[in-house]
Amino acid sequence: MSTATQAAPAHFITQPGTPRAATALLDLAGTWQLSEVGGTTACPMVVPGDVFSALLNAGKIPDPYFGQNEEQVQWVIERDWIISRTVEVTVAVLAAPSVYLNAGSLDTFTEIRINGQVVGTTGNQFRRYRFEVKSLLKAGANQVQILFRSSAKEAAARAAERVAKQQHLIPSSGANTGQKVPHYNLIRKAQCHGGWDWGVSLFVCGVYDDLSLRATTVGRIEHVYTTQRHTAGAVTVEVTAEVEAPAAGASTLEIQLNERSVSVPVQLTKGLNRVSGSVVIEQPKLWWPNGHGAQPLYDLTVTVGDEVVRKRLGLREIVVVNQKDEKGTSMTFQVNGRAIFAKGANWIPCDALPARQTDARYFDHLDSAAAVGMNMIRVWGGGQFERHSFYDGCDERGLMVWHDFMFSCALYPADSAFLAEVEAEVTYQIKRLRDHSSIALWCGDNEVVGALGWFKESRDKRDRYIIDYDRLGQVLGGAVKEADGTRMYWPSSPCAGPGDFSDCWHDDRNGDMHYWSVWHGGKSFDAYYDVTPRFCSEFGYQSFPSFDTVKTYCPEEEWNLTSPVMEWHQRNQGGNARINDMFARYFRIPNGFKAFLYLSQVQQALAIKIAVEHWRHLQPTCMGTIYWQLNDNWPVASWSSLEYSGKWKQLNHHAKRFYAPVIVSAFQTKTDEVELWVTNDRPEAARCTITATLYAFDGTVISSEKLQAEVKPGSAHLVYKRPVSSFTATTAERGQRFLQLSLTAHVGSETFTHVNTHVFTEYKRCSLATATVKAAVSGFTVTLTTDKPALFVQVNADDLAGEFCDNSITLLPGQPRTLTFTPKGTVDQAVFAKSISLLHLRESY
Ligand code: BMA
Repeated sequence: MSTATQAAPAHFITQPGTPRAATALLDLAGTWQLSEVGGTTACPMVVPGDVFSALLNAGKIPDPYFGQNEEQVQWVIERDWIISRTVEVTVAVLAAPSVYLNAGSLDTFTEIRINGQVVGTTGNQFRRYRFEVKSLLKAGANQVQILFRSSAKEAAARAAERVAKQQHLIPSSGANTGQKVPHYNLIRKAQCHGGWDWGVSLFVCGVYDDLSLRATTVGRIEHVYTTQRHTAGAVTVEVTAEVEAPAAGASTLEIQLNERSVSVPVQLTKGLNRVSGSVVIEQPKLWWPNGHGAQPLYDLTVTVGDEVVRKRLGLREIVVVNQKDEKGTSMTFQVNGRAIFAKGANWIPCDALPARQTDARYFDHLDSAAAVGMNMIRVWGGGQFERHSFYDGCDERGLMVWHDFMFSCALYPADSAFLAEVEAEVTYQIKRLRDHSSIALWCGDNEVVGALGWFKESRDKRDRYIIDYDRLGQVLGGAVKEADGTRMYWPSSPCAGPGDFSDCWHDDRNGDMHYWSVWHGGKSFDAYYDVTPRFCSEFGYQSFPSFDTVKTYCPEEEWNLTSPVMEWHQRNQGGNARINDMFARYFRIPNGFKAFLYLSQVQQALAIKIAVEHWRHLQPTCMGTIYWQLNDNWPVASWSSLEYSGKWKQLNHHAKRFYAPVIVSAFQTKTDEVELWVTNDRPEAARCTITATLYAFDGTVISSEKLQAEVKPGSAHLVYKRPVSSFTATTAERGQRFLQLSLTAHVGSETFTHVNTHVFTEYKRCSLATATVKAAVSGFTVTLTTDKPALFVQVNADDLAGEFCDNSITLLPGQPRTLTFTPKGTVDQAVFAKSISLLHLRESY
């Protein structure tokens, strides 16, 4: 066994429970030396990690997230970079028949050398590369070096080559998505690295996953994957191992699944072998999505010769029901035979600096998703296949994963070299990830069908580009069929279904929909009532981050929405103006910078709440809402419900309410009626009591009634439908009253509660009282009281990391609310007490 010369393991190497390991493993994580090719810049770099983070840590570049510094660091992407280190290798390691270099993710165009000799080259961030290196190593110190060529230059060179070869142009999205680096679609690298309509452009490079030297005698395990066969009272787990053997020989495939073990003698031939065995689990404990049951995970250990792979399996069946019906074509995720209403958000890479994409960040964000009742995350196609720990996090929390392949908002080449690259990439990723029980579906891309209509070239010669698109789709669909017979391949998001590439931005009848008519189309919030998506996989509304976050990137003299820095940190053209415009439609204009930020979050929460409550009550016709977007990758104005720091925007607190298992909602129809609905996601009937209290904004109770409802499993129930005039006799009165709803639901042995507030007109027309809201702090709790009804009351622990158990609430006189703060890390109670600030809707103007 050899030892590394520079120890210090990097912080984001994969965690236990992920498929890993060989007997003699020399982890190359640690500190390397970084130097600029043909330049003088040099500094240490932690591997895994990226070049920007190394330069930033060494003080060679300013913080790219602050102010407009992004501009000042663009020179980095034009350069080539080399990282190097020495590695001690022992004679014992060299005695093994095979010693190989394992590179889990290199971004992107690299040349690897050992002792000056070329080991190999790489050209795809999403592929794992393995090179046999025994003949290049010597006992003692060895020099390892990786050259990263500029991806921006490579993309430009590929575009120039197409021109030289008189091939047709492949448009990249550019202005449509805020991309700053052209032709990124010609290379296999996270598409958002070049910037996005929420993203900084850094076009990073580096090492993002395991990098190690491994020695093996019997052979290297290329993949282990399983197939589950569910029968009454048992699950058979079939295990396949792909083993690359340096020579023919006898060996044993050993499978251990919890306490069960099986030993299969195998005869390996030189080259790639597929060996398999199976284990039966009687009385299996099934894995369920969050909110539907537990997530038991079975420990799987697979050994062949001197290599071992460890995983954890959730036993479950996931089927996507995509069936013709009277409305069109359904889109329902069914787990263990139960139709599940999918509640979730879209995931983008959690940091534009890959070195900061730590497991802790993954788990923090996934916790924030699970805590609000989400059961699905969509890994969006402009980002990346994440490390195993991300999917471990989803497995453990019951977050199903809708997994796009990494193509987004652009057109893609279809020449044989590109397609071969894609096939290798996707086949590898499917085999790597398919044992994560959370992954529910493989989807071809994000919005590439739509992109066919975005460019002059593809509008003029649509056939040419559709043929390209179909060729790519054939490769992707074929790879899923070949590498994972257990999951559905969904051609694109949005998509009406296999073979149907109609407009799923406006047509709500089939498959999944991206409904952007409110944000991008500028329609009012009640436009959400006009569509009945079968499954809405994208819809969003922007807001600014909180003042706590704004201060991290914006100097005080720029605390104004139209300042250069605030506009720099807005990547969607016209975004700030749209936020402002919508204020005029729904709210009174806020009275200062902090109030602007606050109100933008109220507005965002309101938009998404309206959409989700409406679409949830349309189940089983609609069976999923995945809003855009869960997280940010730098501090910016965006559609996210979590700020860059992980801090919850008001939307995330509202999500905890609108994604609750049983909810009560009031919808005001265009025919001027109020419909009161209870929606029940649970598989058992809900016995509900609803208290509906009509208040005047001065706090007077006008009337109050108790209503009962029995709501069938997985459905919604109309409690009543009444004319608005039965609540408010005159138009003026609409602005003087609101309806406060409170629900208690008994479902089986569980009890759920939910509260909701309905106003009868736009908030700007409501005569909100000047309420005096007070906060009494004790330990980490804050008790809020008010003399008059106060809406969207937000309590903040200024500049402290942590969350209150509830926020952005309706506070009523005589009904104090005690909110508990859970700090992240160590927070002093006295500091906490001093940090408290409050804002509510009436205070914003
Ligand atoms: C969607 C996404 C992203 C984008 C978002 C907001 O359609 O797929 O490309 O960031 O819209 O514009």
